[in-house]
Amino acid sequence: MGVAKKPVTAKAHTNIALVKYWGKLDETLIIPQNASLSITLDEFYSTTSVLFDDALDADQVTFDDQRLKAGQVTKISHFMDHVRQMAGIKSYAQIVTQNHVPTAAGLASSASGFAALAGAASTAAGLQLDRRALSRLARLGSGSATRSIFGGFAAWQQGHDDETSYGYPIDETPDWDIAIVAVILTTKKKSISSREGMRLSVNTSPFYPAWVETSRVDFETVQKAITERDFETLGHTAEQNAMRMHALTLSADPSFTYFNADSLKTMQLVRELRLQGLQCYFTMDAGPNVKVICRNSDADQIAKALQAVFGTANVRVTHPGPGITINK
Ligand code: 2P0
Repeated sequence: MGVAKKPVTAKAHTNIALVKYWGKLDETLIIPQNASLSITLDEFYSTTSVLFDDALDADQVTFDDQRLKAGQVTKISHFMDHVRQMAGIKSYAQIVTQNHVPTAAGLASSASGFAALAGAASTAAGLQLDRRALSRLARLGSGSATRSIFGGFAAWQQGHDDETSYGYPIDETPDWDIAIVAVILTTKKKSISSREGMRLSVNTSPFYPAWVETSRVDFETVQKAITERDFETLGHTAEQNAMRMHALTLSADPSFTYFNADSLKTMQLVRELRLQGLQCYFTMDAGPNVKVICRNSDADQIAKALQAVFGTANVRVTHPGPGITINK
């Protein structure tokens, strides 16, 4: 096929884990300590275009209309080295990314970003990867990106090496009354990266082995709940799983947290809405923003209650979305 002469663009959506990935067995290959499971979201995504160009002497990255400096592209260039190696090429690339995700505040932009980059870069390099191979490649950029190759409910099977650790679809177009209300409490960059937070948790939390054990059970429970369309079990298990993940940060040495005061306030509001009879459950990732798993038919009511406290623009109703698309 050869290297593409025109830029190749890929679009990938972010995902919210119901059973979280939190900790690596292998930091270089990004092999996780446990399998994870997520919903890909329609409303938050990244588009990335890639063009390899023999005239370049380094990868050039434009991120949300801003040209990144040499020191800021290390992670991306390292990822591009994998693509170059796979394709047997040496040229650098022009990479342009637009993120339609509140970046680095716990709405995983690295998931959609590296999934889109994997799709665009591999295709631009002349590789024709199937979705499993694409997911494996995306994993080398960011673990959560393995799941963003797929739509709807997707999982990342743990595996034990590069070949066996990849994402796969569980139900790509779920016909289910489900929505995720995203409460954006800050768009500030987090102070402890997921990578560092995971490392601290694995190395210092005495609860880490219990996390691995319980997350395995949670995975089975959520998977079954999806098959059986058991919303309450899905929501309850996802909420428990998220809080257990955050317990690892609180029990690390030194301890840290991704919660802020508004995160706690949001979780309390969700508990109150639940007491009023609405089926809604919270989850949080490596940042203070809270996502509420709820019935789509209740989503507007729940969003209104949250908007009254946090402002209309900061509360967004989202839905299960599609997997990656690549345009040559
Ligand atoms: C997840 N998170 O399953 C978990 C839950 C955050 C909390 O995956 O080090 O950017 O690049 O593999 O994927 C965020 O971490 O980490 C993440 P790396 P990633 O969605």
